[in-house]
Amino acid sequence: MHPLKWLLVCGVCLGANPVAWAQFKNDAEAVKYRQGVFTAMKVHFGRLSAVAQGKLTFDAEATKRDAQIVHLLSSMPWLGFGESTATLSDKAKPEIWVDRDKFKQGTVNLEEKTQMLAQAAQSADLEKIKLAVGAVGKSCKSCHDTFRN
Ligand code: ASC
Repeated sequence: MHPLKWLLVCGVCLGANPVAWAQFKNDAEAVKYRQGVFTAMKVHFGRLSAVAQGKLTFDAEATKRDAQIVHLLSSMPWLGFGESTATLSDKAKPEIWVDRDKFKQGTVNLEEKTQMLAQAAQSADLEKIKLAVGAVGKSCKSCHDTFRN
């Protein structure tokens, strides 16, 4: 194979490796990214909370969509919590980078609970949805209590 082709192959391999990718332009962008994801999550989870509290009329299709969005978003912000961003936001407590395992556990818990919420929304059973919304809210709160100012 032409040596330049090898170079291309190596480049593709590096590109496919998420660790080798520098995802963000700089640390400030990583913070903006994760905060943007949390903002979107708050909007869509806020609608689900309102449905669960009877403040917003239950629309099964809109609820499915909101729950799917929340589930997808729940997998996203963690990429923006690189160690080099530790001092950039006064919302993020230093504990995030001290107690890495506990933080990681919290992210996994949220992703599990939002998956259950997405499943509950698929069932279109409002009582199931209410329970699942409660479980997600508890997961949000438990991390916020420990890791967010
Ligand atoms: C929300 C929201 C949060 C969580 C949390 C749940 O709607 O914006 O941060 O729920 O309050 O306890």
